[in-house]
Amino acid sequence: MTLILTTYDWVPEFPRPYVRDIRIRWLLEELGQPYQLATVPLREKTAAHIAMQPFAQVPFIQDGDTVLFESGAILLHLAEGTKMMPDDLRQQVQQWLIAALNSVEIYSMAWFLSKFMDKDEAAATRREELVRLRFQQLQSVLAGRDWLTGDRFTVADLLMAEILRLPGQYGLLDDVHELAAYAERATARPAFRKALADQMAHWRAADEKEATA
Ligand SMILES: N[C@@H](CCC(=O)N[C@@H](CS)C(=O)NCC(=O)O)C(=O)O
Repeated sequence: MTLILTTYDWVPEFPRPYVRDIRIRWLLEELGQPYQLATVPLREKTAAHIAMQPFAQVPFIQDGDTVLFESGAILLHLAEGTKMMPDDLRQQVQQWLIAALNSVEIYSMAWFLSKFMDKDEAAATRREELVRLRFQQLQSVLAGRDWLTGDRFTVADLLMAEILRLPGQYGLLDDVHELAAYAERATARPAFRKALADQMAHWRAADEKEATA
């Protein structure tokens, strides 16, 4: 049975390359696993949507009888038993995937919300310091190894690198060169390039549909 990945039917320009279905698309490309894309409306949060994702967000998946939301949980589910979560690294991969969400993204999101949503420069500056500290710490971990758990690229790197993209776009990786190189190594992978191209094509098709509606 084909896996179904659900994202929005359309989003404005700004968040397009960062909508979190990118994480799932990227992993599915790494695994060579085909999938079908489905959409929910951004502007109207339907009961059917909330039944699948209680916070009325995306992404969520249907994989046979399994319905899952939360990008991290979806990645863990899909990576299980694959090269993206090798058996001998399972605990380390899980640890780093949760660290990406709960010790890194939590700070970068707080900075992002202060700066771009609340437009509170004082709070954004304070939060940026915390993000930069995390990035220094992460860079130290990566000294002498290509990936978080050693020499194999895993789903934890996929998520960490994806989380680094947004602050990276605003220069927060500029003074952590090895961490920036790590993020670049990850996002130079053909699977990411394909996932991003497909995601952006989806938004372009959505624009065309809007224009002809
Ligand atoms: N923790 C959730 C966050 C999901 C999330 O923030 N989704 C965004 C798109 S990237 C969304 O649906 N935003 C619209 C909204 O919150 O109404 C996950 O990782 O899946």
